[in-house]
Amino acid sequence: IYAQPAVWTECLQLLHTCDIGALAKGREPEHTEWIFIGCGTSYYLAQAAAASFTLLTGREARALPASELLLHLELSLPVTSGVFPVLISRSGYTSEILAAAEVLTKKGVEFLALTCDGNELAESTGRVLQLPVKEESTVMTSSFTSMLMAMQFMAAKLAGKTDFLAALDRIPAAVEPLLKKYGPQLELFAKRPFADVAVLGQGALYPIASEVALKVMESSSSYAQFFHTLEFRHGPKSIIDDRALVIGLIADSSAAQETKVLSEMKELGASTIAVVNRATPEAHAAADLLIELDSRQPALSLLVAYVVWGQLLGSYVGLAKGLNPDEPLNLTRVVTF
Ligand code: F1P
Repeated sequence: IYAQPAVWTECLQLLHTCDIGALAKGREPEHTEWIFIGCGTSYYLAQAAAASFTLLTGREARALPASELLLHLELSLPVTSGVFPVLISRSGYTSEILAAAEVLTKKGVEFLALTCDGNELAESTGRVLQLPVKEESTVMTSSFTSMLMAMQFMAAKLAGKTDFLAALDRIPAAVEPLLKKYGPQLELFAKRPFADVAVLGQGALYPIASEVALKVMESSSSYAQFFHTLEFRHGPKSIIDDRALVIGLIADSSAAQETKVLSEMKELGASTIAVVNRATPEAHAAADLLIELDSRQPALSLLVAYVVWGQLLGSYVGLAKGLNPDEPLNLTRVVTF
């Protein structure tokens, strides 16, 4: 997890040499609906990539778990012309992803494969983006952030957003000192026992909140849930007591409203962590642990900077429980059936 900035730098170097235009040829977002598809972490990545595409290209993009494509094709893909699926899989070997590739091929739908070590998936299409990420853990961390950056790079390149591309290049150097500063604080925080964990985020930070909750579940065998921040008042807050932890991933654009939710949960007894870009006095008061990114970068380029804390927290809670966070209970590196 701490090595991610170096991995991102290597991936960005590769992306700068990649012919992004060729990968998207004839399927440019202006006249094609991009649909990002994955399972587990790769599904949350698909959601974050779809949000990034919509915001950077101004064209609607969406995300699907691969299982929906397989079990409810007519609902998830009613029209097969004018769509461009992007199949995402670190391993490239997950059963649902390979089956989805087969379905698309049978229907004559061209697709892009995004993978790290997945030769099986890569062999199923002529359009492949393969990143140099070698990850030994069952749990996806640097593969998630690197593949997300790659999709943001692709969207920015296709949309001609050179400022955003430059911002991505600055991310590794921006996150490196933050990991050093806040990692030890999270390690200490993780020693507190929690019965329930809820992760909150809105907009493009909602898939990031989902992924943070999944990291906590996988790496520490604790149950964690995720919600749109303001939705948390509409029922889920009934779980809150002094054994609950609420993590707020707070966007600058809605900081006041989201901080208020976190502060209400603190008043109800929950422990709180806030990840913010610019800290306000309200955020300081609402958070037991405040992580401030303090960046002038475009908000969307900071998605990876919001997710690393959940990766660390999950690992540190797992270690505090005497578990091996790299090898979650009941989970295999690749889900096949
Ligand atoms: C997807 C996935 C991961 C999970 C575990 C098993 O993998 O479900 O989300 O953490 O590693 O596989 P992939 O299709 O991206 O290889």
